[in-house]
Amino acid sequence: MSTAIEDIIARKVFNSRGEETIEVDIVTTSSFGRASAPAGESRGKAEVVYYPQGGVDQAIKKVEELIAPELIGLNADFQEEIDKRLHEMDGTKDFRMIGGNTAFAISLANAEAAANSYGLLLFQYLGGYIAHKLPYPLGNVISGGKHGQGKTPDMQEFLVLPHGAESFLEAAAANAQIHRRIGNILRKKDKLFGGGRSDEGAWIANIGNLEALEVLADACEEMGNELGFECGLGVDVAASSMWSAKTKTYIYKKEGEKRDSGEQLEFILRLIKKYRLIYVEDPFHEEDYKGFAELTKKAKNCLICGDDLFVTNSERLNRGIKLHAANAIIIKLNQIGTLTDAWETIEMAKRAGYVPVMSHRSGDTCDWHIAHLAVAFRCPIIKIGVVEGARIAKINELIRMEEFLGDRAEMADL
Ligand code: 2PG
Ligand code: MG
Repeated sequence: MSTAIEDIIARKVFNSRGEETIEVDIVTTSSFGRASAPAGESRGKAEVVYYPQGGVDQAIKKVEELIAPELIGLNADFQEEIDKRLHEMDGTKDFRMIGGNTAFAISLANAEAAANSYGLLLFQYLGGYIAHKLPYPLGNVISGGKHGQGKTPDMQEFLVLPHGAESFLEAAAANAQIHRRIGNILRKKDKLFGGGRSDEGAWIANIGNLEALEVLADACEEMGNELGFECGLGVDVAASSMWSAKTKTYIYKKEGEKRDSGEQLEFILRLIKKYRLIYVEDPFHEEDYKGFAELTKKAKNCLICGDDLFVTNSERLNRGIKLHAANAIIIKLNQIGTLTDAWETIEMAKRAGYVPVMSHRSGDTCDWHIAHLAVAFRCPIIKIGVVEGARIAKINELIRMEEFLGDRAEMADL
């Protein structure tokens, strides 16, 4: 069947923070695809540039005047060719001419249009018959750092991973119950707690890092006992936001502490041991490959994950692999721009034994594509919030996919 691209339409829409973002429709001779781009608040320095100068308006203009004329007539099946052309039209290393979010929306809308032209769901089209394993949802339940405000913990995210669940639905339900339980604990603990939530739907409370971990540990243990399976704990330290290059220390404002690299290593190791953390993201700032390597060597049974460190970039990952820095990698498509780029990074990660973790952004849309990408590219974990519309869009899509797969559905191997 012919799936030639007939039209590309770009428009301005909004993400969950109310920021302007780009949405793209791709119409082919036999189908249609649509995707909208998310945005990070705590961004890695090496991420691609989201928009050309002039913002979303300018990006739309580029689609109309430059990109659409170039891509119309091409076969939507040729994803790699389309992604290659996006790079060529841009001509820079970081998509600053057309915008990484522009590339993202076109790349994904195209993949969806191609899938639809075969009457396939996106994960079937991209992953084939072997794509039948559902990822475990890594859910953000307490916010801090750049996602919190003022008196919240220094670390950015306190996460739960219900790795003992037997189905995605069961796992998502566990996360929702833990989120609710934590809300109740916080209400009792702090009379001033007003039930505030961050962009990702996690609780915002006036507590310290260790207190947040205690609350999380209590809720996970109680819930685990009730449900009869284990829920593990994790954190996204987002250490680049705490790092002071001037004093060469990590500044813990809430605790009134400063830690140099060695002290940071000891501190994180203590947390891993005390709270039996199974997941630690960005424990060191984004250029400290050495710190990541040391922690990876010393931490037992814990995923050490690079987000700002790798920014879904295969060159940066390759450097990490050589140095044995981390054993897991966050995959955010809009850190790198296109589906092909992200796919290459995921394949490299898997070859090196790194766990790829598909992830949302703090400012996201109700776009559910990453749910399909996690299954298609066999990522055993998907990092999404637990509540809030843009997160629920992805969670509910995974529930539908699990139902669609029926007897063939399995949880991923972790
Ligand atoms: C992160 C993300 C998502 P942001 O640091 O992992 O939780 O945040 O999208 O703001 O970069
Ligand atoms: Mg992160």
